[in-house]
Amino acid sequence: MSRLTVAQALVRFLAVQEVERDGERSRFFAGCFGIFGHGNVAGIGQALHQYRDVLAFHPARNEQAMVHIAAGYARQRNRLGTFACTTSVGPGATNMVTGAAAATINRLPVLLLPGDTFATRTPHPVLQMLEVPHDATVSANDCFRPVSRFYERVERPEQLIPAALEAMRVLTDPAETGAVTLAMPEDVQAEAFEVPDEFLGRRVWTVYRQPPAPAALTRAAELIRGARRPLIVAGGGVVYSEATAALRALVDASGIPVGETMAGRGALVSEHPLSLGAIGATGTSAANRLARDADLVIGVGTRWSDFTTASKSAFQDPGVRFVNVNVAGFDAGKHSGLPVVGDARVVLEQLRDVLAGYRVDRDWEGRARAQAREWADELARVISLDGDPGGPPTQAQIIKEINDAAGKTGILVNAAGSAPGDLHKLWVARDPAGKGYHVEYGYSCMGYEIPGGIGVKLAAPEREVYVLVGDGSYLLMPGELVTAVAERVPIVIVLVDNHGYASIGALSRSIGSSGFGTLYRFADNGSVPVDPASTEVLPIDLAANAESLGARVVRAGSIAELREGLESARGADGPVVVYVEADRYRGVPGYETWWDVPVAEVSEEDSVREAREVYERDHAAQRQYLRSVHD
Ligand SMILES: Cc1ncc(C[n+]2csc(CCOP(=O)(O)OP(=O)(O)O)c2C)c(N)n1
Ligand SMILES: [Mg+2]
Repeated sequence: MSRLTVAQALVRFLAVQEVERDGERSRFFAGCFGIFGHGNVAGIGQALHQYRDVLAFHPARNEQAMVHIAAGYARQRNRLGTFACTTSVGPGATNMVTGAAAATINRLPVLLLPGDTFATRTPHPVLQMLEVPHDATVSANDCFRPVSRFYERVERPEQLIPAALEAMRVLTDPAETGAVTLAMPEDVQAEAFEVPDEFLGRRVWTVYRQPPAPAALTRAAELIRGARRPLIVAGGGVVYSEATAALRALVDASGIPVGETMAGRGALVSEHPLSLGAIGATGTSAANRLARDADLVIGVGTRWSDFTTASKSAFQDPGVRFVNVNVAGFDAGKHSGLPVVGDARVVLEQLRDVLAGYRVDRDWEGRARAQAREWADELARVISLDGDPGGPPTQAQIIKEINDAAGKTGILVNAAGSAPGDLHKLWVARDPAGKGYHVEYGYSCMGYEIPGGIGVKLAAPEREVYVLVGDGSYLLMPGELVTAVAERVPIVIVLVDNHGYASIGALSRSIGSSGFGTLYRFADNGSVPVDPASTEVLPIDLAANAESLGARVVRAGSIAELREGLESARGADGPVVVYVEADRYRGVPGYETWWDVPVAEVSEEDSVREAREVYERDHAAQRQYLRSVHD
């Protein structure tokens, strides 16, 4: 027994948690990010200081961002590691809610330790406290409940022990993982209790590879053998489970083509002749054409988001059925699919065994190969198109340069704006482990890019990390540049300035509202007349902004200068920002797909009425996917 405060016991506990998969063991918490204030400076802050040699502390600049750092790290580590995040009471705590939602939606482990008000209630109401007159047990931290996979408020010292153990179980369970929140009342943090030695000793959490139910595997094989036009949709689960080689082996043996979700992009290298690339609303012509006609869709490690299914319009065969290979029963049950609940790698290996001797219909395979080649030609065309003469380059050209600079081992990080859709289609995936493409598109959270990139680099210091961030995302959360400077994290940030929201501008035009509210322009407040046709941009210098935060900045005025800038960033000892303007309107087209964004049913505007007509026509393609896998 040791007499320790709750915070001291927690820090000692976190420092000795280990995770193991396939016999490989490593530390689960790489350290703790935090911002101190009342509610954590004394309890947890004191403990982190006292035990700084066993659990490294890193100051962050924004609480939301530090959760993104933890999530980026966790994703790069295939969920086998993360950071803890500590905050003060009130605004510091609730600032983490968005980060928690992003982590949970992306199924990434992060441990959140928001400070909380007094368990004794004696000095209440305290600074920054949310008072709920009818319920004294509620605090601002209750906001974490819906966005956490496990939530507990530690109101007595002894409660730390079951809370911490349960937190670890959830964080290391691939089917349950996401944000875990232990709300820590500030008085309890500082309270001492007798802590059993076993609690403070090294503890290993083994991630077992769950095999599928034998009957489910048999039925899956039957469905595949009976299908004429099967298609695999590879999701993030393939990458997290380190199943990319197993996927490739199954594809080589069976000839079944593969489309990829955002999180699964790169699960099969782009040069593979059966790689159709991105699927769904941001998909390629190849994947979307094959999807339209597939009669059996084998989803592996996918949540089936609306971007993947093109809002349930991607799969049009009237008899289409789904096989859902997923470690989480929740996802495996979607689309009336056959739930094959298990680890992606184990299931893919077993499927290859039970399908020995099977080869997909020759015509279907031939079509897939021809479509993949046709897409490669279209890709080459799109990335070679110039912007307006004398104007800035296109985003497609910028992406190609980053892709070339990244090569086989560089990692691309992105999250929101027009880039995710362009990247999903255009990125040439070269890393056989599928770790070169990191686009957070579960929450598509503006501001994720820079902190997410820091997390990735901390997890993979030997690899080059390229963060592509739009001007809108940058303005939402530039502050973590300072963290990258302070921690000497050498990431390359390509800041693409198109003076506003190109993505939402295009979406707004498509629903008849002419880009309303999506350009950075002077407001017409009556004092200075504003010409609505003016193309004048606001006098903001984002490159100077990045410089002022301590980053090295390269201003690239052309594609050639961008290439030089990326080259010059190699080997830097801190973050380098390569600033480049991009053509706002020359976007990458969509390929035979749709996304359900409901348009006003009545309007005085012709443009909206026309858009509504188009919407109703497209909407007719939406399906419910109700066919049973047992008929
Ligand atoms: C936190 C957050 N707020 C709002 C949105 C909605 N949204 C998606 S993209 C976007 C604009 C992004 O602008 P920018 O980073 O400049 O990229 P661009 O669209 O210009 O490529 C907005 C407002 C979001 N995804 N996340
Ligand atoms: Mg922009």
